Amino acid sequence: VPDLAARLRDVEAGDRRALARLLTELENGDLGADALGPLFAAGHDAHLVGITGPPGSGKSTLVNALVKAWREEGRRVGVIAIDPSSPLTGGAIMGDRIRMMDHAGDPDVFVRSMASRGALGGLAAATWLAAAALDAAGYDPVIIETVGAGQAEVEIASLAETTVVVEVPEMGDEVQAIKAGLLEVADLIVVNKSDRPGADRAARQLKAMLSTAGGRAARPAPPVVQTTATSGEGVAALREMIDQHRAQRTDAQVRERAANLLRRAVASRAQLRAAGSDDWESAVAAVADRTEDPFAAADRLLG
Ligand SMILES: Nc1nc2c(ncn2[C@@H]2O[C@H](COP(=O)(O)OP(=O)(O)O)[C@@H](O)[C@H]2O)c(=O)[nH]1
Ligand SMILES: [Mg+2]
Repeated sequence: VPDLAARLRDVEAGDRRALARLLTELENGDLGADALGPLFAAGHDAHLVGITGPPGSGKSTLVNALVKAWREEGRRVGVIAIDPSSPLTGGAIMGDRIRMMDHAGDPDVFVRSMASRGALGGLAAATWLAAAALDAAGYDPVIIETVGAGQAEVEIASLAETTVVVEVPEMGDEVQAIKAGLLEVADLIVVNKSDRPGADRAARQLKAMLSTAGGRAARPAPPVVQTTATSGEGVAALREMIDQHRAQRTDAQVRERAANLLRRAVASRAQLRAAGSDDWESAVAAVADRTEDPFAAADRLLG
């Protein structure tokens, strides 16, 4: 098992190769869930920003432009790009890398791709750990780009403090379907590709829908921002709104985020303890032949 304390010292000193190694170890589960406390203790409370939306909506191009905007503010930026494909097909990962190439060689930008490998929700299982590692390395904000498809949006919203949903002018009739999910997860909505016809109309349509959705929603309608990621138009304004969203966070939001982290840690600890138990195989057998229900078996393993 690699020495996390030594690895963290190198990471905090700005060693990019050590950070890359740490991310690989976290992804592969090499460090063991019982050794991860120091990773979070080393964090600096970086702003975690989720960027989600359908494939091809311009998320990676927008992230590239946002990184530029944050660099102009003197911020060091970490990016985790989640790819839904298997590690074998890897095509989109290459695409993401190319679209973020503007910042290759900038020591204050760190971009990492992760394959979700079909994990539930479209986030890689180790995404929250990778985000903690980039935080420990002093990157702030840490951006997580993920493909938005139902559950993935909910998942990223429970991890990120600011969730940006990227749509395109051509969403048309999908708008109604998008609406429910949007209201649930989006802190900001972007109509990207606003150089295309119909963009203003699409943005107006979205705003109108969100404002009439009211009542049922537990929070105010998210603002709608138009961008053209390829030219950078609207990106500085978006960057400012993202920063503002963090600056205006409430105690309740801080607690909600803490609860989400705690939930993940409890789940990961419980899983480790249960799966490491000598009784694991017998519990599996008991659940398989229905002599024990899964909750009773879980109680026994964790008790
Ligand atoms: N016209 C136009 N094309 C864009 C814009 N943003 C991204 N694209 C293009 O849309 C395609 C998909 O972009 P990408 O960033 O890979 O989308 P992702 O799958 O959401 O990450 C690429 O060919 C981009 O060049 C934009 O604002 N306007
Ligand atoms: Mg992408």
